[in-house]
Amino acid sequence: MAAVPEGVLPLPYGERDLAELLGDGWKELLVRGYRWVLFGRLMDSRFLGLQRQGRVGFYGPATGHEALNVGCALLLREEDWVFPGLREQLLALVRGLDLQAYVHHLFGNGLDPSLGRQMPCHPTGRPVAYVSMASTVGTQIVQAAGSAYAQKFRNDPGATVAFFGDGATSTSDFHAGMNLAGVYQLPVLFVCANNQWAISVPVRRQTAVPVLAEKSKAYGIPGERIDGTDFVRVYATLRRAFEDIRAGHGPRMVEALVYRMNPHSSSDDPTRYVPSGWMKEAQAHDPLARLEELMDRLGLLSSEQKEAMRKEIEDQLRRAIAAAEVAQPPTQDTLFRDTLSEAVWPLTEERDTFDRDQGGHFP
Ligand SMILES: Cc1ncc(C[n+]2csc(CCOP(=O)(O)OP(=O)(O)O)c2C)c(N)n1
Ligand SMILES: [Mg+2]
Repeated sequence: MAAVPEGVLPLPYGERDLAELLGDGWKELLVRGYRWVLFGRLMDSRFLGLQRQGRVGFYGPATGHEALNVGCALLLREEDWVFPGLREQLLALVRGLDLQAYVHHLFGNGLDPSLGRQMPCHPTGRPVAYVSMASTVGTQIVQAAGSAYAQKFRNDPGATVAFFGDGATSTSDFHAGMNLAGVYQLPVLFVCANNQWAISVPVRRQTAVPVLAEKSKAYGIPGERIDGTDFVRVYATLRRAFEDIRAGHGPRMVEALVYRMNPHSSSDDPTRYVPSGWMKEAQAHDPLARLEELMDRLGLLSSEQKEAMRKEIEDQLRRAIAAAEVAQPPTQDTLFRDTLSEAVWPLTEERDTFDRDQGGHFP
């Protein structure tokens, strides 16, 4: 495996700090975290490549966000709900979303749980309480507050976590969701993944508040900004936030500063707007390289072990892609499934016409 690139900012922790920040079992936690961060990195590279080859239609990478997604995922309990923003697929996988189901979804084939109806890279994760991602910026913030409202008033033991980007903090849904959560002291964690861009708009051009976590104060919610490319800091901060939320102290907001290391999505060309020097700064904050530097310093994984891990992940991805590529597209009759709880006119008429003509009207 290649050495950690020069210029990467080291994570400033020794063994004693790690035991304190991550708790007992910190070594296993770091190894597990590292594996998933690497998984996310390899997954992005593979699927962006497949999109460029025309084999999947769309992909939204989360390169640079991996430590945040993995750190949060490792803290969730089964009863918690996740309302993702635009880049938390990895979090769903860490939580146990079946990789094969996710890859079927990326291909939109007949084995895709959403039967090819969703935009690719917008997975739904019912078995892991991961609500379907909506591309509409910010809508999940109010939905998450609603979910936490239900949890509180049903005395459910779980919490809700909402992810959103820096751009989403300028939406009215951010205001509505934060306000509701603050007023009712709901068990919700708001995680702002501030990757410093809303597609081509830099953060300073879309809000006058330099630190986005400050916005939480307006709603009576404690908020803090952290370095979201530091796996240890992410885990330690979110752990404390969840402890507070689970103890009934109301909502929390964490702004995690990250660097977007890839295009906004496969439909974007950042060379048209990203200033020179951005990638150099981003690479210094690369969460994978930073974690790897720490692991190397602590001697937690040998190069052979890291190489074996990489190979195992690549094989896993290769197998899932091969199976998804040979799966058939959704059959036409699936058009009428899962639309309404009870089929009513005009759906019934359309379905009957379809049955009568055996799909003859369909190309
Ligand atoms: C309501 C709404 N307005 C505009 C868009 C177009 N759009 C898609 S992503 C995006 C930027 C989102 O930026 P941010 O919230 O920072 O999330 P990031 O993509 O950086 O993770 C915009 C404006 C949209 N999908 N929905
Ligand atoms: Mg952003």
